[in-house]
Amino acid sequence: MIHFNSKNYSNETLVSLYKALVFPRLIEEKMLILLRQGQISKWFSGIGQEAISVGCTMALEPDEYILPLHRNLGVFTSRNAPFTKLFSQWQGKLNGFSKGRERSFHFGTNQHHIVGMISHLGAMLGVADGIALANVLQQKQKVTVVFSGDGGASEGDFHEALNTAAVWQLPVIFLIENNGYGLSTPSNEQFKFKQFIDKGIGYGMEAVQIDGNNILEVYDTISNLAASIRLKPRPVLLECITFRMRGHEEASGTKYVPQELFDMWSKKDPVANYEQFLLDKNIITQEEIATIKQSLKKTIDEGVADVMNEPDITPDTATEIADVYMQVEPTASSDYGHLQHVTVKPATDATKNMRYVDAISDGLRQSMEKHSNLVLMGQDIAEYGGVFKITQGFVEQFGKGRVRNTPLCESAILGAGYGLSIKGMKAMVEMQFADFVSCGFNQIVNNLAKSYYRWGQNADVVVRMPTGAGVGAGPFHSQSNEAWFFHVAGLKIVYPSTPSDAKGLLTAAISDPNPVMFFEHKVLYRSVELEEAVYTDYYELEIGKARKVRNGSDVSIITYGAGVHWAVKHVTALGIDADIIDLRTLLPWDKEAVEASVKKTGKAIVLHEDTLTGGIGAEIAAHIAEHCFKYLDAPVIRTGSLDTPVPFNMKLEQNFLPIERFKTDLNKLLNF
Ligand SMILES: Cc1ncc(C[n+]2csc(CCOP(=O)(O)OP(=O)(O)O)c2C)c(N)n1
Repeated sequence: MIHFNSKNYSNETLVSLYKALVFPRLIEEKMLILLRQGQISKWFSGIGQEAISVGCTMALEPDEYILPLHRNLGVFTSRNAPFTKLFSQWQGKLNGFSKGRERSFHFGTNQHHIVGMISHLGAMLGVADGIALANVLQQKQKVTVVFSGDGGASEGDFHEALNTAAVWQLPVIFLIENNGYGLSTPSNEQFKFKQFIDKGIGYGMEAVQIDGNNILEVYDTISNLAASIRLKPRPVLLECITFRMRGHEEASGTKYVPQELFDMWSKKDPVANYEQFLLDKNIITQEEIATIKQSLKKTIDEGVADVMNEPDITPDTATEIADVYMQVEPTASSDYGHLQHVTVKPATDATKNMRYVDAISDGLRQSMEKHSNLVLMGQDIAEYGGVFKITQGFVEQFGKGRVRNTPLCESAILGAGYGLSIKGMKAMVEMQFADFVSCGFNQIVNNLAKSYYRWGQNADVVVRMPTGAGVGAGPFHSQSNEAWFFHVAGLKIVYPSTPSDAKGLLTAAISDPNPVMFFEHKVLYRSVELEEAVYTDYYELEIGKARKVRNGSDVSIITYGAGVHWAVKHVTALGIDADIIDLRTLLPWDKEAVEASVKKTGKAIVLHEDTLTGGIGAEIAAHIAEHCFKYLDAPVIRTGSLDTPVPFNMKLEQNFLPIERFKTDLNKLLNF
């Protein structure tokens, strides 16, 4: 039995809560019928847990973001997402929220201030941090609520997101629906602590536990918490005790749940109990209840009928491909001074000698000046200036709000970058070393990369990646990992080799509304050999265009990063008549430039520092073989590092790198 305390809420409020509560229940009942009839394919039920979704949503202001999960239909209905559009979404129809590209609740709608889940549990918790951070930076007194199940809370993302929110005092309610099971796994096989609120002290945040089946308790608690958090931003952990009355999804059954639990919790049904309370208190009559249900059922039945009549999607490949990236009006590019493919020219011809590291810092600083909505996040990047000192002096110029030291939470911070873009901001996340991106991999490949295609929300995030070997730093500070991302639709990959390119491509990457992985070679950072005159004013280069480093006719050397300098040095020393192409952008890469060069020389070698197998050279070599076959006078050669981890000993490392092998391979190719 549930004890309801209506406090001084008006009858109107109490009845509106009832209407909102019963709606998702009626929808679910209909879905279960349709499932049995074979008219829908799958259903994740939230029956028994509706009071949490509904009470929470009704307690918030309509423009406060909610990040729900697969059992939170009540969030969508309480935000008035039209039932017909929801049902279209579930049926994979074009009129759904994601044009048939995503399943059930995996979509967002900024119109309703809802950011739905991806399948990976825990992944949205850091995103909530970013939305909340945007609210703080934009001085908006708003709360963000993100849901987690008790099972999902075992993910590392949970820890990172709560920790970051606590350190930054972000206005987020981390709402845990503790329903005792994660799929079939009971709590005692999921965690050892007694209750989630015990974690509050560990994170340095308030923690509150409530009866999740009591809509008034949920509504009242969240209303009060939200009011207080709006005035004094801080995170709160809210544990809602509840029970899942059906299987994880309908096909998976409930055999593992003891019957006593069902018997006990069915007495605590959130809808039936609240209905009885309203009847007992004469706040509503049986007739009124019948009228409410009848009207909601009509909406449901009509919606179902409409969607069943909607035609199935006719795929159009061009549309699908076009929606992988947010399109920007193309700006014509032209050469300017020593720069190739300039889209935004520098205002004056003033130059200054800069090393690669200086040029990156300069481009980043000018981007901060240009985009007032750009936020930098990374470990030790504030007062300390970053381990490579790229952001030295930035805190003084831009303040700690926009130049943020982060805890060691790569995943939560990358998620926060995505959250900032949902609120119209831009983020640059610095990996301390490119190697550490593995700890945030999921955010990049599943959240940032797929968001625009899934629901039209771009992820305006640049991830800076200090990369590469040659400094005796061993296997975990030296990797070339650009190929990890090369296969992921939705990302762009930029990898400059000179100071001028580094500045112009970093500014372009930050201007670009899509997620960009920006690789910076650590050996190049402070190389004096590379120092050159760089335009001091702001300029941008075109992403996706290679640079012709050298014109020649005997062989095409296609390379990027440190490879460019190895190639130039070698062919200069030996007087080889080579065409050298610096790809500069790896995704999308400049097919036209490569094809034109190979058609001219008839011989091609692809050189990269990354290990050979599955490297980017494999794709380029395959492309050349496929598209330039009749122009080739020899097989396409790939030269890369050994297929081993990067060794620490400098001699082993030099043996690992392809510098010497390249010389042999090139010689063989020239003599073929
Ligand atoms: C990262 C990740 N691992 C595994 C899964 C598969 N999976 C889907 S739901 C689920 C159980 C989730 O339990 P809980 O978070 O308690 O939520 P509930 O289903 O009980 O509402 C699992 C293991 C997943 N979606 N994401």
